[in-house]
Amino acid sequence: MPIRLTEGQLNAKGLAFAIVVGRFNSFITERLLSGALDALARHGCAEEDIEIVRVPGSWEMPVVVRELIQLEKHDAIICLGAVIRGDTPHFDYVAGEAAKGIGQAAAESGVPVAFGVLTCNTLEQAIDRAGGKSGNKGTDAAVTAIEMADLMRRMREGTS
Ligand code: INI
Repeated sequence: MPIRLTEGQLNAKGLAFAIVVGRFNSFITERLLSGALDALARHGCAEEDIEIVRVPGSWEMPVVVRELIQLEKHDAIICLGAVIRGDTPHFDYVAGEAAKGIGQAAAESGVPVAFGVLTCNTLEQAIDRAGGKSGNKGTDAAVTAIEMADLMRRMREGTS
């Protein structure tokens, strides 16, 4: 018997995406959003298949992701935020709850949710990852969301 391979393709045509973007550290998150929108367009996603939902900060993302999943309008969700360490333990609470809550929502629902939330020790690290020398993590999250949405569709339909 031949080995059966199932993997998603980077073709966003006909797929719908929600992008949840944090306003906190918007100087960074708007760059992540530009990268994500660019990736979706380059891979064939139509503008009418993209919904942007703005939230105050990364802490608010899990509840919004759960609501979007319940609406059943999107093939994948892309979370874009920037949590930057300060002088207090606040960073750990916000970053930890965002990661855990977003991950749980995806695992429990079966809807792919890409984690494009930067968790950085310095502003410089965030700049590097938002279109700087370390690439654009918003672009990367969108590309992952496209592949995962297509993979889930193939698995559901039994096509490889
Ligand atoms: N939210 C972020 O997205 N990034 C941060 O770095 C951040 N810091 O440092 O405080 C942050 N805080 C706000 C938080 O997400 C909530 O909006 C706020 O606590 C109200 O619930």
